[in-house]
Amino acid sequence: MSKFDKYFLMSSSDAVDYAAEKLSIFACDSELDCKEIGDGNLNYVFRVWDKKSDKSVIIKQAGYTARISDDFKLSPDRNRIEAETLRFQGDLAPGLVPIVYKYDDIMSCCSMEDLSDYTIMRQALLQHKIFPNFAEHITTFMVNTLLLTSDIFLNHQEKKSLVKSYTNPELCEITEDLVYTEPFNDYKHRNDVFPPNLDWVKKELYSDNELKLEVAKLKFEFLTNAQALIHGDLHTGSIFVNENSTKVIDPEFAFYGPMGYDVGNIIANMIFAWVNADATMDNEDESITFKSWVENTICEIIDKFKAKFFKIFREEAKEILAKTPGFSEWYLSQVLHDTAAVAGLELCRRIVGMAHVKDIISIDAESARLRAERICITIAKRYIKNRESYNFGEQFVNTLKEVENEFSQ
Ligand code: SR1
Ligand code: MG
Repeated sequence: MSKFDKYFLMSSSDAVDYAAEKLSIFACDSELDCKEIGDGNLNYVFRVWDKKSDKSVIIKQAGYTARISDDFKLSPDRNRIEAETLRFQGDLAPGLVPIVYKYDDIMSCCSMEDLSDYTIMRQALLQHKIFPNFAEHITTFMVNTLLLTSDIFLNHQEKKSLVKSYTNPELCEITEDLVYTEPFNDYKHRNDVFPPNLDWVKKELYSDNELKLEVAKLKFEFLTNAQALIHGDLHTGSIFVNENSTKVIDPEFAFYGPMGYDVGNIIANMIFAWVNADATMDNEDESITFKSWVENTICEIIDKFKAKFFKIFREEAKEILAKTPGFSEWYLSQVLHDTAAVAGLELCRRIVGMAHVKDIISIDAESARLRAERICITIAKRYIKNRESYNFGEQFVNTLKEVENEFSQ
């Protein structure tokens, strides 16, 4: 008999016992300590380490409700999806995700490589650090994990069985509500709008019927386009970085959805880093350097994504009709249009919805925060409404620069 034969939500001392009993990482005479380090909206994350050696592990456990609010009743099966996705993505994009040691379906927890020598990218960007290799790494991750799980590459029966195994209805519903629906009407009264911006948000988001029609079309795209196994929550808080390396974590929202959902999330979160720097950096030269790096990175992410996508498409496509001349160009252009639209949705929902980002809410000066929020939402509306005109990295950045100019006059 073990106390881990039946599910319960662990404390830090339970996590120590769990590591000692269930994981073959630590020696018998180790002196284990633990800290709960989770800062996400859903789960509990324990770091367990041995004071006598350099060994450590991360144990991530899912509860029956979300950490951010008991409103969300969730099956801990998301932990299985996360563990399986990390293993799958580790095969498709080696070195770009943490190693999973064990998934425990009774305790709904997953034990994995400790990345304490990395920093969460959002934190690093808030300190205005730059990562010259990020675009290279993240585009390899996205192209490999997306294209190689799609019907372009996989046998269609095999792909359908993956669609089944990665069906993730509860977490998809969170996205359907928080990303696609509530930012544009607040019908559940859960939005959390910065009060000085409320009237502007009501006019620009809740009252723009042309925008709402486009968002409705996009929501149905998210609901129905089982294109690839997407990460589903690929923001800068789901990425660990150091100077040389990048690791993508937290794929619990993974399911078969539109590829552009992942790419668009990355672009939006780079824009959050840009507006934070714009609002908070006093030294003009440093601000220009950081913002230029973000702009170049956005360009590179789109353009490297395209180049790698075409290369793998050319070399690996298995579906015979996908090899028809002109098809890969058409397919990728749809992904880029979705990318622009999803970047717009993410920009809106992090400003007005319940799940904010630090890049925005840490801006102390009221006028600077107002300006930052309005820049994001103005860019977002152009990305959503004009999504079919975005095909190159430069176009994404041009909209950012255009809107910056308009708000500087
Ligand atoms: C209730 S969960 C809120 C948000 O946190 C996650 O990281 C996802 O982004 C989700 O939308
Ligand atoms: Mg997460």
